[in-house]
Amino acid sequence: MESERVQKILNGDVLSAAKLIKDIENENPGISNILEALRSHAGKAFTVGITGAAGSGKSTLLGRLVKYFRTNRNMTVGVVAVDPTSPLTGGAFLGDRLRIQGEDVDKGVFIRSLASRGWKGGLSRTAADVVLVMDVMGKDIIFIEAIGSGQSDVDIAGIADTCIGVLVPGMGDDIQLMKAGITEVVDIFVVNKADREGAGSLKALLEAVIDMKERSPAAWKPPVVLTEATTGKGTDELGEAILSHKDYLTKSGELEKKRKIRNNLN
Ligand SMILES: Nc1nc2c(ncn2[C@@H]2O[C@H](COP(=O)(O)OP(=O)(O)OP(=O)(O)O)[C@@H](O)[C@H]2O)c(=O)[nH]1
Ligand SMILES: [Mg+2]
Repeated sequence: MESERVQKILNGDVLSAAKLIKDIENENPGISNILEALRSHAGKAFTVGITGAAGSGKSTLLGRLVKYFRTNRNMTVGVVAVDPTSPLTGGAFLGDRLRIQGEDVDKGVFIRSLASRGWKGGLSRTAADVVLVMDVMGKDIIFIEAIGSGQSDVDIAGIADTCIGVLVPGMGDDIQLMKAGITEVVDIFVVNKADREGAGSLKALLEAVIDMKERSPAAWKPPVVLTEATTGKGTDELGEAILSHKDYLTKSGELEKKRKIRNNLN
């Protein structure tokens, strides 16, 4: 019975995966054997965390990125939207939007939203298990959307190979930014809503903050990408930045290190 469930998920069966994810969300203790069995098949997917203030455009941006990786890169995609308050504005919303954007249900995309309210185990635990499910289903790249609130930034960094921080002009993000944390965990900065005033100066400020950090010439230096998620402007550049970071992680051996840390988290 258990091995049957495991096999179905390994075959990419959406219904079995959805059921297991529901059990993960409900913290059903009966599934620990299944997760254990799946773990030995994990580690093929590349994972990308997207954090930023509420309303900064994370979901809209994700819609664009999903299309980029499906269409331009022919990769299969998983999306985990972590919504601390309303389960309605997460993945379901994003799924609708993707469909509105002109595609019928695409079998290469698997989207789940998680309501994090009440989790005992916390974001990292639950999201990591859901990412595991999508990984063994065979998704090439998995995105995790979460509102950036200090703690969850750090949580996301524990799960994601690449961490994207989304900022927008005129939201006081520049002040937030000065608080140490963010530049430590973010690999790629996005200034979204670049159609608004102040995008250029926020980008310049970010670049100055990034330059303040001492790093060896071989180390990764976070790029700052301007995007307009509503029109799609900047999506290709962001997609390419993600793939450059993936390349960097692979060649430097850091990807392997991150994987070890993630496995310990599990
Ligand atoms: N002007 C402008 N509006 C944008 C842009 N990107 C997103 N928006 C709008 O910003 C609002 C919030 O977008 P979402 O994608 O839902 O933002 P989010 O960060 O996912 O929000 P939460 O999940 O609630 O934290 C929507 O009305 C979008 O249409 C942009 O580039 N320019
Ligand atoms: Mg959202």
